[in-house]
Formats: sequence, structure tokens, C-alpha cells
Amino acid sequence: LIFVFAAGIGSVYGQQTPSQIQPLVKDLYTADPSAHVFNGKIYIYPSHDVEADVPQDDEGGHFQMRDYHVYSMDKIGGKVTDHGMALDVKDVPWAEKQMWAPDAAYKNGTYYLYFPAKDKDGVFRIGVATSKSPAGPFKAEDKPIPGSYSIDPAVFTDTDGKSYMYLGGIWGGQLQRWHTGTYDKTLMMDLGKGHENEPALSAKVARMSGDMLTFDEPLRDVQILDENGNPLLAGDNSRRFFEGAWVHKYNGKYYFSYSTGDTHLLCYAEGSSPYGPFTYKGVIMNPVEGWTTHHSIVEFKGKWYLYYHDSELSGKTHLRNVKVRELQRDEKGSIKTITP
Ligand code: FUB
Repeated sequence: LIFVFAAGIGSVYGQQTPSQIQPLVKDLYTADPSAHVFNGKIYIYPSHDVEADVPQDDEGGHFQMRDYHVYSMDKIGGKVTDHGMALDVKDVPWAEKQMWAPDAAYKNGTYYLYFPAKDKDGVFRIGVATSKSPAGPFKAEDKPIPGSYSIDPAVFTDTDGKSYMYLGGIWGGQLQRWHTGTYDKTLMMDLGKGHENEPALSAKVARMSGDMLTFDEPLRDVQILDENGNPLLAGDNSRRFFEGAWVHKYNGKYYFSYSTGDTHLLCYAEGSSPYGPFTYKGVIMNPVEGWTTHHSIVEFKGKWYLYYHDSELSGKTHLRNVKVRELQRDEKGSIKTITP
């Protein structure tokens, strides 16, 4: 009786009960879900985690993914269809390994899959592959996007049709190695000790060219400011950007959301332009099971959803499973913190 009553209250307030939040895919390990609605259906573009028996390290050497699968659903809670192999690293001429968190976009009859991978010199770059179907398979371009580096591409298309790519991740994502403008492989984790009171490293953003294959301008910093208008500092580990950027627009405002990495939070900041600056607002989700946390936020049929991952199925940080749950906001548009 108590359970029925609790479930009833939950549904009144639109909360899902734990039993309603199941891994969406159980036969493969999936992570870093970027969701989009194409042709009235939900498509999910996740990483495909595999066991490669590489010990865990601070550079993410245990994440040795080699390919992507695309999934679709007609509705939240509906059947999840695996559309099979969408892209394999062996078919990407410039890439060697570590196909990390991807994203997708659509323009003028073509679907674009954006993905990070290490090139033959061990440097992360962002690649792009195209298809006439949102489910793929995708054909990769011969070279990475010129001027691209680091990881976790996320493409946001504004209501005026212009598209922007956000990217970056510190530590294993190598963003810090580009801090001086050229690649410095001695910068391993972050800016390092003694730099805690300097502005934190920023995600990057650039508008995409009309053909969606290149940047239309140099990458620029995505600034996150505190409540006093000052940039978040490198030592502010529970608020500063680490990886996994995502942008969505709600009631005319731009929401920049991201992972804080070593403090395992999903946070967000609000701004009035896709370039920012964004003002830090709060935590979207407290830590999940597993070291990484990574998400996307998408509207479907008038409700907003958070796609994310945890390690429920395996209990291992590098073998994750994607999930979805409804996002709640207050009347001002502030996102309510979820404790998974
Ligand atoms: O999946 C590999 C990496 O882990 C992603 O690129 C990061 O965002 C983190 O989820």
C-alpha cells in the first residue's frame, strides 16, 4: 500500500520511480548519449564501451571504444531499436583509436555524425561522417575537421538555422595541452598546482560552415561566470568545466551544461547568446555510479528529458549504460537538481 501510494505521489509530480529508470540498452555497453529528435522519432548517438583490459588511469586509457551504434525510440519508454554499426574506426582514414563521445546534426537532407578520436600521433581530433539516414551507416571524411582538437563535440542548431560546435575536455581529453595555442604534450591533467586561482580552462565554440564539415571561424572560449560576473577559477572543481558540453534553448535563453569531471556533477549555466558568456546556475544531477557523468537535454512532445549514463549493469567505470529521465524546472526555468 505504501509503495502504491508513493508511486501515485511520484506520478502526480511527474517524477519517475527508480523502477521506471532502466538502462535503455542491455546487450552492449553504451555511454555519453547525445539525443536528437529527427522526423518525429528520438535518435540516440552514444559511445559504445568495450572491455579492452587496459588499466584505469587519469587519461582515460581504459576507454578504448572502436565504433558507434545508433538507437531510436518512437516514444519515451518505448521499444529501443539498435540500427547496427554506424561507423567503425577502421573506416576512418585519419583515426587510430578511442572513439569517444559523439553527437549528430541534420542540415539540408544530410545527417552528420561528429566524433572525437586519437589520430596516429595520439592527438585527439574531431571527425565528421555523413549519411542520408539519421540511423547511418555514416561515411567519414578523410581528414578531421581543420583546427579541431580535444573531445566531446556537441552541435547546437539555433532557431535561426545557424549551427555551433562546442567541444573540449581536460585531463585525458587534452584540452589543457592547447592552452598556449599550440599542442604541448607535457600538460597532462589540467593547468596544474599553483594555477588554482587562475580562470579555469574553457570549453570552445565555433559556428559551423554552411556544409557542416568545417568551422566558419576560429574556436573561441566559452566563458562561465560566477554570480558576481567573475570567471570560474581552475581550483573551483565542483563548478568549473571539465568535459561533456551540451547547449539547449528554453524560453529564449541558452543553457550551457557540462560535467565537472573529478567532482562528478552535471552543472549548467545560462546566457543570452550561443557564444556565452554563461552565468553558473546550479547542479542538474548529483554523481551517478561510475567516475564519468555525461548527458544531453532534449525536448520531445512538450517535455524535456535528460539522457545520461551510469555503470549500473557492470559496476565498472568504463562499461556504462545509457538512461533517460524527465527534467523538471521551476517557473523561472531553473533546472531542479536530480539525485539519481
Ligand atoms: O566516453 C569517454 C569519455 O568519458 C567521454 O568523452 C567523456 O565525456 C566521458 O564520459
